[in-house]
Amino acid sequence: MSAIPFDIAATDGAARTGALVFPRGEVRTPAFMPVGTAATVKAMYASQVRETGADVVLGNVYHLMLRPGAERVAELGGLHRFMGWPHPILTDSGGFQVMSLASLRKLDKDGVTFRSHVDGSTHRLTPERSVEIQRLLGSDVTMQLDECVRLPAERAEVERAMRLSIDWAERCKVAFGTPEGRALFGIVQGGDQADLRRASARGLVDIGFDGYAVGGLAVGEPQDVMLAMLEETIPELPAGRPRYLMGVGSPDDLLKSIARGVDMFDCVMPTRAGRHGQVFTRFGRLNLKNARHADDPRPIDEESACPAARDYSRAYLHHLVKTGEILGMMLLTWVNLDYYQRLMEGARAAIRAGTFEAYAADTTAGWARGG
Ligand code: PRF
Repeated sequence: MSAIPFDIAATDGAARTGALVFPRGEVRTPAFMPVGTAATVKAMYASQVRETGADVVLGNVYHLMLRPGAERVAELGGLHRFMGWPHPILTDSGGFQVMSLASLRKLDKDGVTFRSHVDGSTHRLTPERSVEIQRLLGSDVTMQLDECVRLPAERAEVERAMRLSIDWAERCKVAFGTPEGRALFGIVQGGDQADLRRASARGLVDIGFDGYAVGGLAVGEPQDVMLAMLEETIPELPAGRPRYLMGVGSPDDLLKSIARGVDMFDCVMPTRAGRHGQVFTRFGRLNLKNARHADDPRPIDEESACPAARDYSRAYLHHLVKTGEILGMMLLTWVNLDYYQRLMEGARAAIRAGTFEAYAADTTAGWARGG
């Protein structure tokens, strides 16, 4: 039995809408979780992240163990209080970030030793230590420690990492115990190999988790491969438990994954793009760096309820981006997080109405029309 109820209110084809019910509040699904790597969703106030409609944000074991340190955060009352976000927080387990950011990584069956990208100091993560750090942070959703292999990769390498991840999943489950009101998610690996994906999912389901993430995707493979792997994986997962596609993606990736039964997403795309002058809108992407915006008095989207999209001219935003002003990053991040949350809100309503396919088609047609 899971500590965290997942109420599915409606389904439409493989798509579902519902809510994960945590003591700190509900997470409405399909959910997009803004990334707050270092105890901040970059360039946004926590209150503002909430106002866009986010129910949950992400934190990272890797970054927080290095700075400011998990024991320090615990001493200060936990990550929610530390960053002023009283709603649910999901923390990633660290393995993925070690592989992409740390130097001199040395992986063994027991865990991974690495040098900090900040100051070169040596650290070690094991499944047990990752779970302990997430407990110290006060995470509402703890992720198992896993190993993600970048694609393309040799099948033998993908299989080794997948089997290691199942072994670590088991150790994380033991280390996690049965704390009240907190969830532990397993992570499916298996690269672009359909049979390894199915074996990974079955192995995790045998252990038993509150939710199941699909990892090891959006790591270099084309979108059709990612979608094919989702189609292999999702039927193996229990219908009554949430499914989380890690590190994905573009608005198009989100719609196509929701159609295949994914409930939760996180990605740096809206926040990172915003800091680089790019916005997502209902009529597609705009790059505010582009000189064509320099004399344009129109807002990004006069019909948007988001002040950043409605109340500032494209000419002003272009100026802010070109001069590297902090406000430019703040406003464009806000535009993007608002857009992603409106996309999820629309998806939830459409699934309830039984019109998700039309919603996805209309939304996609809007991106092509331009504005
Ligand atoms: N594992 C973990 N975090 C992740 C991934 C993964 O495979 C990915 C892959 N897209 C993003 N973040 N633990």
